[in-house]
Amino acid sequence: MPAVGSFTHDETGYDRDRLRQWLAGRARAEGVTRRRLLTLLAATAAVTALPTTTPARAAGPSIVKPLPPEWFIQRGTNAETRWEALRGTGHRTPNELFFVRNHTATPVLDAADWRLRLWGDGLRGSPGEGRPVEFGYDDLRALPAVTRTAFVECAGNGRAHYATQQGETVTGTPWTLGAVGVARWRGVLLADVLRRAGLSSYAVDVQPRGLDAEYVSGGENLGRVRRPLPLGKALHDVLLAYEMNGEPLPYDHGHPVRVLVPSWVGIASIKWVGGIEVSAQPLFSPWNTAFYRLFGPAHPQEGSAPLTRQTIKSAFELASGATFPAGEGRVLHGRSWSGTGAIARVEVSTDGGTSWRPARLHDRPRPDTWTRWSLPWRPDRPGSRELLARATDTTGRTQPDTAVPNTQGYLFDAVVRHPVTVV
Ligand SMILES: Nc1nc2c(c(=O)[nH]1)N[C@H]1C(S)=C(S)[C@@H](COP(=O)(O)O)O[C@H]1N2
Ligand SMILES: [Mo]
Repeated sequence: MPAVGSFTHDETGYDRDRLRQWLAGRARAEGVTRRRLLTLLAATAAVTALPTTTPARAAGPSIVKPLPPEWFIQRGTNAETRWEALRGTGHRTPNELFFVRNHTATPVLDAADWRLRLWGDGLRGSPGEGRPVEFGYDDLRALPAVTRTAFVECAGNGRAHYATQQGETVTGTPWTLGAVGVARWRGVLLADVLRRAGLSSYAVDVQPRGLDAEYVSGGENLGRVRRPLPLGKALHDVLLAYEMNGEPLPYDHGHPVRVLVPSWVGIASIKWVGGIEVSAQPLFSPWNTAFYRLFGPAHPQEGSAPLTRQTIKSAFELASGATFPAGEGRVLHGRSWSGTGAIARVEVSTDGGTSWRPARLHDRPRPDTWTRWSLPWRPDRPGSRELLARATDTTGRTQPDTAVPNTQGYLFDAVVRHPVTVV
């Protein structure tokens, strides 16, 4: 079990202030390691006007928090949580272990300067021109607070298994199963903020956008990361979250405020939210047209409807290729979750899918979060094995043997074959 380090907020805050002084020519870089400075430079590139001659600008990590290799697999601008690092951590993912999916880089923002601007023809105001409304961090803090335990999971979580298990070629970050985490989020209901902003009865869509840098893909600038959300969902259970597991939202997870859309694909939960367009017409962005739809032979020409709920998955709290001594009794641990309902049951196979046994559930199954489970196992003789876990949710949805492929490798839901070695 990994020792989970203490929260780095204060240290990062200190470094950020140092960086600002340094950029303003008011401090020298001594006292801040070069590596730290590069991290911060990359992280602040979006919000700080740096001279283009600054050599550190192009390079450097896009994530602020430490990414020890025993906890994370680095994938470009992103970091995947290692499932073996979750063993013994409790129901929620510690903030330090939570995966990070960044289109560009974490901007280091100050809650004191932060503003949320709402605008659009879905707000009451003079006809045709919605009156913009602004909220500061303290305004949000003064509204009634709500808490909710929910996963954030990338739509592409499990994508690598389209290739490794099904021989399909798909595009995108080759996540295994670690692009998911569960946290207890605290914030305000988006519904409260929308009502206070003067929501009109004509509004149909809201579109939150991030304060991180504009996203350039294939030489095209797609603008700020943003994705429309239908009003029905926005008013139902969406949070503007400012706390994660009892701590101020960490920089990498959207500090000071992010959107949290329970049970939906991760892209809906816009980090570093700075603006929300409220519209009387349906809205479109690359994130609900070109991305986050299903394309391919099994899907309509123009793609499926924009993705909403996550699918169903299971994972073992084990490294790929973990070893087990023959003849010794062990307990296998894992977690299952679904975007469509609570987990009703989990079956595990230790013989490559020939026979299945019911796992013992350790949490009262609830929607929007995962359920931990375990199963005793005494491997008999040495050799390679595949461990399989198959969950069923309260709507009757069960993980299939094969996932229906799509070109961008979203919503992998098939039972994953987890290789282990008995020695
Ligand atoms: N502003 C902004 N919001 C964002 C993203 C981003 O790059 N920029 N990535 C999205 C995606 S694709 C996912 S899966 C989740 C990941 O949240 P996390 O990094 O807190 O785990 O954030 C979403 N919100
Ligand atoms: Mo994502």
